[in-house]
Amino acid sequence: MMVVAGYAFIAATTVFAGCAHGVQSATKSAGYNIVDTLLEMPALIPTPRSVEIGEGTCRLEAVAMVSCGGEELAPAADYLAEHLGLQRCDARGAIHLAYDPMLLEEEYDLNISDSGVVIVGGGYGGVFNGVVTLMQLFPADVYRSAVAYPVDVPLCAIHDMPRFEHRGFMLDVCRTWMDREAVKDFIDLLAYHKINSLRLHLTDDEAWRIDIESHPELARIGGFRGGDSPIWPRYGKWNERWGGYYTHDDIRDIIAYAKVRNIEVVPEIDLPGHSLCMATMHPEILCDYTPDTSRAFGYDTRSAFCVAREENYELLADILGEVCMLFESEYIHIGGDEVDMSQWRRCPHCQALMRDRGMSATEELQQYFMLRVSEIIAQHGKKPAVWNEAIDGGMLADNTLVYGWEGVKECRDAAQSYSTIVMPGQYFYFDMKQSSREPGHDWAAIFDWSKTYAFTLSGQGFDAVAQHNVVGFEGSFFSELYASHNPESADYLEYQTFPRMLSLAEISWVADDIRDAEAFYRRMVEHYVRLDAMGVAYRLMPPCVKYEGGVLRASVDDGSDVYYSVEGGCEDVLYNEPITTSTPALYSFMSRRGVATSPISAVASHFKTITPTFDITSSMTESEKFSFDKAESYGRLARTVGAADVGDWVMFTFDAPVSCRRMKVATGNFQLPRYTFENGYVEVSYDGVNFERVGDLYCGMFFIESPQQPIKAVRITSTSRGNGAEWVSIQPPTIWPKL
Ligand code: TNX
Repeated sequence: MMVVAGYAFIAATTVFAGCAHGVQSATKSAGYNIVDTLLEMPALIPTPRSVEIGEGTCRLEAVAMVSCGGEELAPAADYLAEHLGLQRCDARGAIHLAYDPMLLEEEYDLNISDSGVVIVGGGYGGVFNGVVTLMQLFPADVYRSAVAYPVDVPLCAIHDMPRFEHRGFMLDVCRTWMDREAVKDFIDLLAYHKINSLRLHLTDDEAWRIDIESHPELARIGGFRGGDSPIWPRYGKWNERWGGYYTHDDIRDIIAYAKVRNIEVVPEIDLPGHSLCMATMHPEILCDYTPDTSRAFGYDTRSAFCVAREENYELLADILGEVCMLFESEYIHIGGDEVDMSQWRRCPHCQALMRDRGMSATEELQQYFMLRVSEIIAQHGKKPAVWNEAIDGGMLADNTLVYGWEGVKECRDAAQSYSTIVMPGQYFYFDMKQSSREPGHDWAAIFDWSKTYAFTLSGQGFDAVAQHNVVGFEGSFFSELYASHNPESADYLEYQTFPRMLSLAEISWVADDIRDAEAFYRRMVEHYVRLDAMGVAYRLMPPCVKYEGGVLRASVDDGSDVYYSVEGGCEDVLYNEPITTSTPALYSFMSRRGVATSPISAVASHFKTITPTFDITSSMTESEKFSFDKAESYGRLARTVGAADVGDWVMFTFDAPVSCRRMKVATGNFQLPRYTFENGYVEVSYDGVNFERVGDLYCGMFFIESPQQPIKAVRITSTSRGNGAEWVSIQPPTIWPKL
C-alpha cells in the first residue's frame, strides 16, 4: 500500500480523451496535416449551440502559426499562441482569427477543416469565445502552456453563442484580501469557462480595498486590520496588522488583463450600509447621535452613512469620481444591501429629511440616498447597479441594474421592473457549504454543483416579462471564512468555486431546456483533466462507502484515488482493496486527484455526537435574549453582553464527568469565526477543582483530542480585549463519544 503523508499527492497521469488514438499523416502544409482517423469530440463546457463533426483530424505541428485579421484581435491571437506554445505571424497562419460582421458580438464560428483552423466572431468577445473552445479541443497541457506537438484536433464546424450577455462572478476581496496576482490567476479560471464579468466587492465593514488618491487614508489605513490599525481584527485570525489594497496601477492592470480575456471588471462600492471601515476613518459620515459604545470598549459599530448629511455626497463624489474614471464598465455597483436603518431612525437630521420630503417609510431614505449616488455616477456617464433591497419602498432610476441575492422571489420581483442579474444565495453563493460536514456558510443552503446546474428561470416561475429582463446569472464568493483557511493559498477559494463554476458557466450559456445532470457530470469529470492542468484545487464528489458483512468498500467514478485514515492515526493510506474490519467507525475515506480533494465520507457512527447535560458560567454578563440556556440545550448560540476583556472567561461544567474521544469548545458563531475571544487559552479539569492548560484558541475554538480521563469542566480564558463587536457568542460543545 502506498502511504502518503498529510496533503502530499500523487501526480495526475490521466490522458486527454481521444488524443491517445493513433493517427496517420497525409499531405503537409503550413504546419498542419489532415489525417483520416475520426477523433471523438472532447467534452466542451459550456456546451456549444451546434457542433458538426467531420471525418478525420487536423494534425498541427510545432511550426504552425497563429494569425489574425486586424490589430484589435492581436491580444486574442497572442493569448492563444501563448497557450498553444506557437509563434504568431503576420501572414495567414494555420490558425486564423477574424471578425465576421454578420455575427453578434459574442457569437462565433470555429472551423477546423482541410484548410486549417479558422475562428470568426462578431466582436472581440465572439473571437475570444472561439479561442476558449479551441483550447478545449487541445490536450489539457494547453493550460500549462506545455503542448507537445504534433496535436490532432477533430475536423469540425462549431457555431456558438451565449444565452446571456452577462455571465458573472463576484469576489469579496474585503473580508479576505486577495492581491492583484491572486485576482489575475482567478481571472484566468473565469476566462477558461467563458465567464465575462468579474465584480470586485471593494469595500465593506471590514476593509476598504481601492486606493482613493484624493482621500488616501481610506485604503492606506482601511486596507489593513488588526495589530495597531484602527480597523479591528475580524474573523478570529489577525493578531497582526493584515491586509492590502489595490493602487490605481493595480486596478488598471487587472482591468487590462481581464479585457484580453473578454472579462469586464465591475467595481462595487457598498453603500450606504456595510461602511463600518469607512466610518472608522470618517466618523463624521455617521448619524448625529451618541451611540452606546461601552460594550465594545469604545468602538463605534455603526455602519451606515447618514442620508441627511450633505457633505457625505461631496465625499462620495470624490470617491466615485475616481472609481468611474478608473473602471471601463458601463455599471458601477453602489451596494444597497443590509442597511441597519435603526441608525436613521435615531438621527434627527434623517428624521427631518423624511418630514421635509413627506417620506413615510425609512426605506425611502435608502431610495433617496441611492438616487443621489446614481446622479453622481451619471455625471461620469455610468449607470447604477444595486443589490435587490435597494428597490424596496419606491422606484430607482430606470437604468438601474438589480442584482437579486436574497431569494428567488426577490429576483423575480426585481425582474418585473428592472434589468436583473439573478444570483439567489441558495443556488449561486459559492461560499455556502457543499455538504453538511464541509467548511462554508449555510444560511442560504447547503448545495453542490448539481443544484446550481438544475437552476432554470422557467422552473423558478419567472414569467415572460421577468425572463426578458434577466440579463444573466452571477456566482459569488463572499470571503468571511477564507480568512481562516490559509488565504495565502488559493485552495479554499478554488475548492468552494469549482466545480460549481462549471455549472454556472453551463447554465449561463445554454437554454433552460438543455439540462441532463447525469450527462453533464460525465462531461465535468472529463473536464477535470483540464482543471488538473490549470492547477485548480477543486472539490471532488465524496467516495461512496459501504459496510457489509464486515467488509468496507469504497468507490469513486471520477478517476480519483481513494485514501483512508484510521482514527487516531495521522497517516492517510491509499485504498486499493476492500477492508475487512469489525470496527468500521474508525475509518474515514476521501479521494484526491492532482490537487483536488473530496470531503470525508464515513459510516454514520463516525460523525455521531453526544449531548451530556452541562452548565455555562462566565465572568461576563449573560445576554437576556440569547441566554446561556440556549447553548446548554445544544440548540443555539448563547451570547454575552459586551466583548471580552483580558482575563474574562467562560466555563462549561458537566453534571457528570464526560468520557469522549474528542471535544470541541468554541466561542464565535457557527462556521464564522466572529464574535469570538480573539485570543485565549483552554483549560480542562477532571475533578472540577484543578485545571490544566491544554492549548490556545484558534479562530475562537479548540479541539481537545483523546482526553485521558473523563472531563468534568472546560474553561476558556480571553487573553485579548474586544473583538470588533458588542458581544461574544458561545457555542455548545461538540462531543464525539468513545467508540
Ligand atoms: C450576505 S450578499 C451578504 C454578505 C455576506 C454574505 C455571506 C449580500 C448582499 N450580503 O455581506 O458576506 O451574505 O454569505
